[in-house]
Amino acid sequence: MDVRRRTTIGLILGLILIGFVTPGPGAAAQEVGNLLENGSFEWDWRHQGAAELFFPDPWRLEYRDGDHPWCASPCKRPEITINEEYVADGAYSVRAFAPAHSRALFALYQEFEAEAYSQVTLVCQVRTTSRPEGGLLVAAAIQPWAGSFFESSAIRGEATRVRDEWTTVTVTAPVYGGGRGKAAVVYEVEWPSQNNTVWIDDCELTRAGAGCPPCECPELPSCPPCGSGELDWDRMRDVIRSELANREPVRWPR
Ligand SMILES: [Ca+2]
Repeated sequence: MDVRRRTTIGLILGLILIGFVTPGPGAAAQEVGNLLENGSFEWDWRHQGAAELFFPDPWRLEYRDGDHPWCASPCKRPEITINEEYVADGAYSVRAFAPAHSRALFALYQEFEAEAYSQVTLVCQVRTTSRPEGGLLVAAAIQPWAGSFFESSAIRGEATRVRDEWTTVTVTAPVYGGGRGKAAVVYEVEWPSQNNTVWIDDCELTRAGAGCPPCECPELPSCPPCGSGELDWDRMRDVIRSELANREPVRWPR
């Protein structure tokens, strides 16, 4: 091989190598890894069934009110709207607040798909205020089953209380139920107060670990035995739910 040909091959290999190791534009690289759609609340804003519920697709809302015992104070539906004053990323954030003199418990969430049994990490930026100071908690949460966030199987990360600055909330959790889960920012007002407000922005959900085959559950000591290769979903669900129910902090007010 002559020198010129070797040089040409070397240049081509070098360019390929540079192509592999040089990161692309920051925004594009982040989008590839984010399992959420519209995680920064930048588009598809619309009223979601009521004038005081204005937030973007594909985010959804779950909340408690009415006859639930915890809501004797009572609980009221949150009010949610677009915000441009406090923004952690892009041009918009979500502003959600509890009506005065009421408790509140809600989850702003969206469904996602991930590899079944894999671990995912949700990270969101939140900013909160409460005047006069109330018992306000905000946390990231994962529901591994795509069920309700008020089931004990929901996994909630460490909660932050009132912080008048952008604060990171995060949680890492497994995904069961055929690889469909829900990711949320949850907001809880423990006792009736005023001006309990949270701003939410820049949510990212990423894959954090490899999938666990159905017959291997290293973190679950009572994992059901494998039969003839068929997964007993009912038994698996019962075992995992009982395990998750005993973890802290996963308990919701009752
Ligand atoms: Ca944003």
